[in-house]
Amino acid sequence: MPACDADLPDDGPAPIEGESPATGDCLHDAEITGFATCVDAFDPRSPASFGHDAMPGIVLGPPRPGSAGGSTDVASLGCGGSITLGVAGGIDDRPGVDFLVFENPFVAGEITFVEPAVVLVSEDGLRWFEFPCDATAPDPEGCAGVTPTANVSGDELRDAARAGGDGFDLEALGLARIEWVRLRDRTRDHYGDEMWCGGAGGGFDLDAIAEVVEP
Ligand SMILES: [Ca+2]
Ligand SMILES: [Ca+2]
Repeated sequence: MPACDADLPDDGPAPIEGESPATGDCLHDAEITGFATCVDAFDPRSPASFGHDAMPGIVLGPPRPGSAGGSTDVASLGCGGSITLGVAGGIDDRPGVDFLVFENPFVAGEITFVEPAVVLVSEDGLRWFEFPCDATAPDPEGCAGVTPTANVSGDELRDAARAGGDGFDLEALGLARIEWVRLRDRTRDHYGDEMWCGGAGGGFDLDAIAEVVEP
């Protein structure tokens, strides 16, 4: 094991192999606090194009709760696409959920229409850790893109009990702090076909990432 791993907790999961490092070219938006502040890398998959002309701003700052159909303040990744975002100042492990990922799932009758993505995090941009996400499950717990955004505003959008979205607790990975979040679409795995991969809005649609604050 390389010496640089010496500061990792013994009982924590190992870094994921084969993840590309953050480029470090990310220019943080100084006007944003408490949400993703820059896009370090964007690797969508064709034919997804929704929101791309408004990148990076469309995925920075707070989410915009949508109506019944979910937010359109999103960028679509396409099936298998990924995006890497930075949070200026990083996110510390505090009691409970530390950050929220907002997609645009919506409820249609008795089902919630989801487009899941696996969530990876890194402090140094080199070693990446993955939150376990079973995208093939009917209710893909542990993935982003599962829980609708609540119709709240202001600081409530950073309140894990009120905002909706999918919450992630760094303690689950044995990490004290992160600066980078990477999302990789798993929509194809979830549905088992290409049904939701086509079109401009194919795959996971990122709205925002919020650092949780205690109310
Ligand atoms: Ca925590
Ligand atoms: Ca989509």
